[in-house]
Amino acid sequence: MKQTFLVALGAIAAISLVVVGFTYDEASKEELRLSADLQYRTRLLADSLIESVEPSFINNSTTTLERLIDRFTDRERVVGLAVFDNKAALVVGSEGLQDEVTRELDVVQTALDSDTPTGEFLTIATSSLYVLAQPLHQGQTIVGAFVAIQDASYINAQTIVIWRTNILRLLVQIIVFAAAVIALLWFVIFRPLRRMTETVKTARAGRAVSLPHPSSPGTFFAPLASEISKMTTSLVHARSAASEEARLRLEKLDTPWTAERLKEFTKAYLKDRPIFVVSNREPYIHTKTKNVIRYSVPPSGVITALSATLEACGGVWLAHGSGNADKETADSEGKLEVPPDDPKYTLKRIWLTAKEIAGYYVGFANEALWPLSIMAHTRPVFNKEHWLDYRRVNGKFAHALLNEIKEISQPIILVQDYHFALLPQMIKNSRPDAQVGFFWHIPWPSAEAFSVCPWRKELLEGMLGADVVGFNTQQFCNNFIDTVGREMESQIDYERFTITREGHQSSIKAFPISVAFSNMAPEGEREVTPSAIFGELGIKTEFVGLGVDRLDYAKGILERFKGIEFFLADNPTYHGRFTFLQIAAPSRESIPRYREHAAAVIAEAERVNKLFGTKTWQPIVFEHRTYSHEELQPLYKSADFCLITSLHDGMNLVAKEFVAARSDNGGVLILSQFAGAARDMGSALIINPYSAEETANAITKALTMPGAEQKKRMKRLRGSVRDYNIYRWAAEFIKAVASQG
Ligand code: ADQ
Repeated sequence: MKQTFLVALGAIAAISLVVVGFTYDEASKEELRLSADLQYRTRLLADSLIESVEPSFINNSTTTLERLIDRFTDRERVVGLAVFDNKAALVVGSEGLQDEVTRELDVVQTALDSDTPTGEFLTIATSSLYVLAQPLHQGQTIVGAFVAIQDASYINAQTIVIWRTNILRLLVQIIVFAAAVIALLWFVIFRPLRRMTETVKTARAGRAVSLPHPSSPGTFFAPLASEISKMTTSLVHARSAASEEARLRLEKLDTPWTAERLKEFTKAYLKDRPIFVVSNREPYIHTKTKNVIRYSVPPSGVITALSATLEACGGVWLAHGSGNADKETADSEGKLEVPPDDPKYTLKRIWLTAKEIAGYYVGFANEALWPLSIMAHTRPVFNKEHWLDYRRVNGKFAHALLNEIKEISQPIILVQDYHFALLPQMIKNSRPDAQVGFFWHIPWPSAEAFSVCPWRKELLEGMLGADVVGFNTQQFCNNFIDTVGREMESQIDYERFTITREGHQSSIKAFPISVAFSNMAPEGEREVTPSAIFGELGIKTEFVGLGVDRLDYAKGILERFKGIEFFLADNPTYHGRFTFLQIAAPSRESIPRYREHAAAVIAEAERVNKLFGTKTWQPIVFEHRTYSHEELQPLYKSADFCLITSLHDGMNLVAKEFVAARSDNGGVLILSQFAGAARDMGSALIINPYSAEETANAITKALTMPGAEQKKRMKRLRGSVRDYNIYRWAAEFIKAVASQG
């Protein structure tokens, strides 16, 4: 639309310039014509009167002069007539001829001096006048002057009329022209372009398209439309071929899972029943800075995994709308289609008050449940008010979700993480036909550790409302079953891993979460050179180690830096030749424990840098910001090793992202034994992050590992991530949920 206005504006400016030019010309000519006409008529009047005035003036017959002047003063535009003596002093003048007029008449003196009739246009007071002074003679001698004064204001009035009429015409032209330009651009350019864009978008999203005939004649864009139509046809064919292939592969479970295969699987398995996902964090956050709205993808394992799932099978994702431009970018129900550049599913944002965020999210979820589940020696804080807010917000999400599913029978609902432990039961109570899966992304602690929670029974009851309760590892499932056995009356089947309570059965299963392997290392992508990638960050060393984390105390970044310190102390030959690049995304900054931790990490990096650094080399480069997945890719591909030192982690997707990015089978993964990922990634160098010596030794081993061994280990790691990627995780979880009840 902006372009339409610009085009119309340009054309209007051009037309206006032409009209103004012509009007100026017309008005000037008219002014000239009317002035000449007035001068001519005044001269005629003066000539006709002078024959009578001259004898009366010579005879000193003032009364005759006055009579004569009065008789002619009434004429149409005559303002006044006057007779002056040869010293330019007024002898007789029309009644009402103001003094200021007669005083201003220099023209009389000029006529007397030059002995020729002299005329002049004057503006006296506010009146526009034409004054003609004609000398009076007695014989050869100049005895005085006769003056005729005419009103000239109609000349101005006439030019104003010309301007007004033309400007009015111009306005009408502008309106008609602008409407015509806008309509033309709309019908000839924008509408066909929009249709073409829609067709391509629809085809790209894999929905049915009605394709224009490639040779539909006559339109402005016919040649382009024809090409697009052919391309879209090819895309539709390619897509249906891929879909057919994926459908055939459904039966062969040993082939890798892809987005297409998951899509076909959910279509066949759920028979078009939609999927609803609930999580606290939203997949796209819109923020406004200086009137510019941008979106970002938050750094979160849940988002990484679930985005890939919903992009493949579509559905509705309910999450807290936390961006300052979230309301502006959603409709009145808080909904929008995402990903913003290539919509594939619906995001429904839920609005929370500042008090709800403080109690439910900061307080109960992150100051109580997170440290309760993660064994990293931070004490959980239990506060009644926070608990009540947590319950209230779970109720708010339940209400919104129940509203979304009211028309749908047997909806599939996938509730994510420790923010919504009460939600499964709330949904089941109102909608027993809904099939509910609940996935706890972080570790589940031992029964003893969990027993300190004052609201443990309510939390367990809430979770057991789900048909399937999923964890990242079997160990967490076992801990959960032990906890339920200790805390409440229920029937536990240790063979089938089910818990039955009040007639409802929940299956407790491990689904090791993963990444979209195929998206991480697209074939035929541009090769990256490590020196160029790291050079942009000022890193020039031969060896580079990489850490990528949310800035969370559970990720063991302080312990990691200690390990680096030990490595550098033991290996002076690496001074100036090795850099550790830590990418740390700000996380949960409203919580004091996180702010303290961030400050401690920064201080620790500075301490190590001071200890070993030189003018030209810093051993730790600390990037305190969120990188996009596209920015992380070349770093993963170029690092000599990736170091993961989680003190306790449900899975750790960074480990899998690093492996998935290494299509060259190079690089070494150093992985904490306390990350869920360590279960399936035995070919990594497994360490205890609490031991700085172990970490230092692993770094030495990684930097000196022969290429052949690197390849052998990386191939095995890649095989496991390729085989158990996010699409398989989603398919297995969805299948487990949909087959219950
Ligand atoms: P997280 O604790 O968020 O996830 P993780 O699994 O490592 O941890 O996932 C982090 C995600 O955020 C990754 O996709 C990573 O690329 C991204 N990320 C991290 N740091 C980043 C940075 N600086 N810039 C940009 N992106 C960054 C929780 C559990 C995990 C579990 C996941 C999934 O704590 O144990 O693996 O859920 O279940």
